[in-house]
Amino acid sequence: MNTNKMYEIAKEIYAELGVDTDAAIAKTAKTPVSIQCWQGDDVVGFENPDGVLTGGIQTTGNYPGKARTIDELKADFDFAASLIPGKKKFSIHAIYLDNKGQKVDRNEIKPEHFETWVTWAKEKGYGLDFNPTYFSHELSADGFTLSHQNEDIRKFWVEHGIASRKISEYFGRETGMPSCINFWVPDGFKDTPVCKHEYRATLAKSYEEIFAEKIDKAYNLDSVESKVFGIGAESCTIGSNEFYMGCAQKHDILLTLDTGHFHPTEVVSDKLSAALQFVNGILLHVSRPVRWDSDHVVILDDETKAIASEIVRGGYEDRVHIGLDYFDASINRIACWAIGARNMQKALLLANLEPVALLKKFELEGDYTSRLAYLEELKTLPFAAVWDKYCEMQGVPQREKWVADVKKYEKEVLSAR
Ligand code: RNT
Ligand code: ZN
Repeated sequence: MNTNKMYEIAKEIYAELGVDTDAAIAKTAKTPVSIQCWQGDDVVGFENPDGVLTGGIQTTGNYPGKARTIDELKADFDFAASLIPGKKKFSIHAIYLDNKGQKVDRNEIKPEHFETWVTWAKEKGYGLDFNPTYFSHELSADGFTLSHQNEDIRKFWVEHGIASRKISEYFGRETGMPSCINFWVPDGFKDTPVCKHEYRATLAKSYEEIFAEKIDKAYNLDSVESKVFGIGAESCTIGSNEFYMGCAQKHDILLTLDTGHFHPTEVVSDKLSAALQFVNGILLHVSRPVRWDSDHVVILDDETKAIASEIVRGGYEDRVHIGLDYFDASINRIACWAIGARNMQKALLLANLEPVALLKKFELEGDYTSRLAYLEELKTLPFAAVWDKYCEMQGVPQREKWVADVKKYEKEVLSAR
């Protein structure tokens, strides 16, 4: 198949609209996308080999071949990364520490427990992000962590947050690009609570303590993630959207918007330009909600495309940090990484191929007819030829060709596990 021939034709067609396809490719290639470690092993981690996922989130499926060790997870991700174009970060949860077989509790984690991850990331050229783990632990078993009304338990989790920020700072110093640290706690009630004030005040106090120490933003960017409900916490989530919008403003940190954490007709794409009037930055958890689940593999749906367009149209490339958050155990896990991350890349490339100035001109002149007509016609431009070219330039497989590579890896590597 002649990629160049197709690309040259596509380039001409886009140029008629004033769009430079070479520039769109170059811009897409340098926008980092952070890929979640937890897709590789169903959010189990290496803290405890028998770890059970709690916190109102769940993976379903038992597809064979999941990563059981740090080396397997690294190898699987390296392989996935060879299928995904663009600049990549790897987002690591605290339970993925390298404790060398010793018990290290959550409040005792240190940079040294993540040194092997850093060495690997530097060698491969990945950026890193961090996540304290506020679930899958005996002290979160009753559903509360930073809002816990037992002071000893609350303190334990505050210490975990403080220890985690030091690891994120270490990631940033070592990799030369800031590490985003995402605070998500599962705290919530199955049934209607009476003490909402007390729990939310306690959560607010815990963040005062966790964020008390200033850390250079060149290395560490704090972020806080809201949610509407979780399994077993259907009636009230302590860390709701309003809670964290205020928290992010107060502490001058990022707000995490997870696309699966809102009511079904609310969309994150519409929230970016609103929240960014008042918070400095956003960390995205791009996911796909399906009924009760907020964590299906990202597809190239309207919302994913709209998010990418909003980033480009708003000029938010430096303020919106793109991360993925989903976990599917029912199909090949490496394919999940490839499908979701390739789709995020497609959405970004599509957004970078929009004739934004022209569309804005139509709108500002009140020509909504042309706005709608162009937005619809843009959908059938030869995007595929530009995407193929981008993949070729990045040295990753074009179109569906990567699927055969995954099947081969499955046969040669995963089936031996
Ligand atoms: C849970 C949050 C959170 C987690 C990860 C594993 O609802 O989305 O981001 O998915 O920390
Ligand atoms: Zn999330």
